[in-house]
Amino acid sequence: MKTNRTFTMLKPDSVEKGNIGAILEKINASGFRIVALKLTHMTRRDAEAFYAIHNERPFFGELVTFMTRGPIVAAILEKENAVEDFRSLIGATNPAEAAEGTIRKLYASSMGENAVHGSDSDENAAIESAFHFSEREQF
Ligand code: 3AN
Repeated sequence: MKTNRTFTMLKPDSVEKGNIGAILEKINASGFRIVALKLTHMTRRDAEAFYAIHNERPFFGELVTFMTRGPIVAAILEKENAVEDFRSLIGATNPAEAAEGTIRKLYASSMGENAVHGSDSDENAAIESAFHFSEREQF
């Protein structure tokens, strides 16, 4: 995994609202190259494993239920300084606090249903990418 890559998921709320195209457009327009992409539906076991780091948090059950209620779009993105720049592009976890023009400001409705995931470190980007994509699916 190169350090100029990050991992994202367009969460079930984005897919349900028909926002896949608009969000991918914004990601591309912001200088990220899509190097892996798929529409997939996480099982409860998948979501519990993916978010294992949060399993003691009070919102864990809600998070797993939300992330498994419909399909998501998983993607790996490439750009210099990808992790940090993508976190800036998506905005704060709480959309009410997200900066103007960020993906969460534009498309998220609440702290739980916040449109997109973005890795918080190069290490987690590698782990999360490998969770969803084989080597053969990364370009
Ligand atoms: P971020 O996605 O901005 O890195 P984290 O890592 O703190 O935020 O939380 C992971 C996910 O857990 C968030 N994307 C959000 O969907 C959910 N989450 C975080 N805090 C809350 C909360 N207070 N209530 C409900 N869901 C939450």
